[in-house]
Amino acid sequence: METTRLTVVSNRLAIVVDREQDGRWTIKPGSGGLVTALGPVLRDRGGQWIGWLGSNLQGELDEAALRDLLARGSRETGYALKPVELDDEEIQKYYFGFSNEILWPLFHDLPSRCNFDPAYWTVYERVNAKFARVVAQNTDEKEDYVWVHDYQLILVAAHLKAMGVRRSTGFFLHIPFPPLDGFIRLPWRSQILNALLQYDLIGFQTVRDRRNFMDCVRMLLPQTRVVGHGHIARCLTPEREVLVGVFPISIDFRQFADTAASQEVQDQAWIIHANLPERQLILGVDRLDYTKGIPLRLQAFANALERYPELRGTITLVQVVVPSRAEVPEYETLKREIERLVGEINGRFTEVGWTPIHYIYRSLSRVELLAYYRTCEIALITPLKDGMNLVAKEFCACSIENNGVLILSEFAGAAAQLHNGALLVNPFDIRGVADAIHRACAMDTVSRQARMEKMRRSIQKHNIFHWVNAFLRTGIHKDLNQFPRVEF
Ligand code: ADQ
Repeated sequence: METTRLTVVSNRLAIVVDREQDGRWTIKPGSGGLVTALGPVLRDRGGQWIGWLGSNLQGELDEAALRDLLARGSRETGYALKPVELDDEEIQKYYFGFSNEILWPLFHDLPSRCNFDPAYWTVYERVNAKFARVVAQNTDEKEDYVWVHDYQLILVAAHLKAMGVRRSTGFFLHIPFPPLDGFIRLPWRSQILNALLQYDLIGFQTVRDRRNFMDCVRMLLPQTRVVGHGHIARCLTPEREVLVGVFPISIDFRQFADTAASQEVQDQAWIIHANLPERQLILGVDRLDYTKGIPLRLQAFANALERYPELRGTITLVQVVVPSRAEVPEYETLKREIERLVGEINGRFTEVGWTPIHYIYRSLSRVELLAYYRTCEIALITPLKDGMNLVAKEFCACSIENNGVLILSEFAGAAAQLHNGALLVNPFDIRGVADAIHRACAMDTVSRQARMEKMRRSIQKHNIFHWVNAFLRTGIHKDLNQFPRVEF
């Protein structure tokens, strides 16, 4: 059993490919938490990662060059990399279309943003079948455990079955699962639910997501029985039993805490502090996305300045927005809306020597990001809905003096775990968020430390390695008692 090989399948391959000035291609492992956590497991057990290489490489490399690049990547990461190639229509309709114009908004409770174009479904099915073929070709029934990630690839297990290929499979949904009222609008609701039930184990971020899923199964698939609660529940379809668990994703706590304490980060933090002296800094860090609630957050910040004039000149909001999905017109509109609000608020409140909002629109280096986590005393994380939100956990891990205050949306998955220490807010309640900002600024050191210590202890214990182990022990070893019931 211990020798079971792991095959990870995700939309994107876990590598970053760049072209140097001299035209040479370089390849590096991706820097995200998933890569950090799964890399060692893939190397130890032997394993591979299957995914799309990304559109920037499309058509840039001939077959031999691609083979060479992937061989180099496999040597550097310590596990095999197997690409799935997508043509332009597939990228448009599977990725930008079905994944990002239907599943993403619907699963984040924003159905009015959905574009239910039937052509998207056909291509979504086709691409999932393509992924399933690559999985089938590169795995073996006895040796491999296939772990599929996220909403872009819900149909992979169903396609494997349709091809007559038997594999042990698990699926983890990184984004929320919507309540029945939202899910029921999906024209392909039965296909999506039935496809999820083709996996042997389905993992959700929170108890709420799993409850929503179970409600949908009860209502839409009356022949399937839902039993149990606790860490692992079960769906009993007429043909099979499916395990359904709650596995809140996390971060490599130690690595964040250690790097935050490094000289390099401290030097950078000092530079930030020196340029914004005598102020409490409030940090917002988000990918450019309408689910992250950035415009409402800016309005809440302005409301705090308006209703609590004593805050003027004493606090600065550092809002970092990481460019994302730039090809989609809606994201461009959101960017303009954010920039308009920043301009308006700064225009209204700026005084000599003080600008209320520092707005940064670019990707930060790791050192810069961690320096902001360390320098800012308050994090303002107010997504309208979020599967987990790793930024909240990263901020806490980097608050090595325990003096940070986390203001967190109750609709982020992370709230289920961090409610004991964070100031929870409803991101739609502008005055409520403004009050939380005021409260955070006034909070004394003893309260700050007590709250932050609780959150740090919890994240340290339930770190990313705990997450990987919990999922694989349940999926591969069917070890259902190994992990205590998830209380949060
Ligand atoms: P995301 O929506 O991308 O992830 P999040 O969980 O916050 O959201 O992760 C963002 C990541 O990007 C963090 O690890 C952060 O360090 C990094 N990052 C942020 N700002 C950056 C910057 N300026 N430069 C470089 N890197 C930056 C999806 C779901 C989430 C879920 C995760 C993991 O939407 O809800 O938590 O997957 O399951």
